[in-house]
Amino acid sequence: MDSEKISFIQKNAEQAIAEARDLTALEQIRIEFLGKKGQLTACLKQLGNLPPDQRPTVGQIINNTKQAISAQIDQKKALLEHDAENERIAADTIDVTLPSRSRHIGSHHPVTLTLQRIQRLLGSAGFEIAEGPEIETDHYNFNALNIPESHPARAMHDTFYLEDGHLLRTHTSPVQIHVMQEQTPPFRVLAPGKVYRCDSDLTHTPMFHQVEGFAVDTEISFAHLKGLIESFLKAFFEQEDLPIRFRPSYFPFTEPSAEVDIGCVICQGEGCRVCSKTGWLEVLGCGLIHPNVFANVGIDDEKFSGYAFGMGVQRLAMLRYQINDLRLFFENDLRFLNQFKGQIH
Ligand code: 2NL
Repeated sequence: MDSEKISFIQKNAEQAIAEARDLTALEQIRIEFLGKKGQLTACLKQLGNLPPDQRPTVGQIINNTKQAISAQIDQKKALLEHDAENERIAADTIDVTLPSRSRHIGSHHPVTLTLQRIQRLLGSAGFEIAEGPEIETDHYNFNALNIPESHPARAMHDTFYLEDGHLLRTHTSPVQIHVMQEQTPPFRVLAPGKVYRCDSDLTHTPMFHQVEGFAVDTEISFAHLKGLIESFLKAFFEQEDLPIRFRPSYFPFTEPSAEVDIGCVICQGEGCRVCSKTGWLEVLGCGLIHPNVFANVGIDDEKFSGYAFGMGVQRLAMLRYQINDLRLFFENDLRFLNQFKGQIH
């Protein structure tokens, strides 16, 4: 063991350090040359074999070499760490010019779109929106509306009764009774909302949406009702020459009463399955508010008169969007719902 051997070890170490490609390789080199079982440690252990007068000098050389190699390893280590950091940064780079991942954008339900459309059109005609509870009493849902005990709509099979004697409203008319009782005319009010009937088949669902409207003022006549309904339907179906007819009908809460038909929007009056070959579609019911209803809410029918109307939202939605099956409204099939993407009322 002499200085030549030590400088040979040093050269090997320097070469290995220069060739090290990563931190693991470098650590191997440190162990190989400087570790407990490393080459230079072995040299130190052999110092004892030398003549005593040479030991300090050679020992000094070995220590200097260890320090030199250690310094070189540290230097290389810093270099490799820097490279590794750069590689990480390069791999992490975000390309801000890439298009973003597509988001699932929802759509409004056709019942919502139709409800909003009705509210917008009648809202612009001066109607204000009123809401009320879905759980009601016999009085507000029936009695006040001149629906006698014996009326078929009262039968258990039509109305959901709760155990405590309350019921789920079968129409939104109770909202209007509340308004008429609590405020003083004139009124122009729209009552949209969910209603419930114990009925379920291809053309009926136990819950459905309805919009009712009413106006009370001095000197309201059937002509006002007719004018309003005609302009509303023409605007709703976007057809200025839409055929419209009023047929005499019966509701307990209006007198006279009428049902309103429009020319079939599917076959333009030719006759098809949707209009049962009649060329006409029934779209709403209406009439002048019955004197008994006014009496029940304490409005003087000598001074005031009023009209009222009601329509089914699902029905209007089916006609506007040509939806041929009621079940589509409740299944939430995305293939159906996605067709209304981007639609507004
Ligand atoms: C229909 C027919 C109608 C009314 C609703 C009403 C409400 C009050 C007083 C008088 Cl508080 N009338 N509502 C009047 C006529 C017809 O609905 O076919 N609905 C789906």
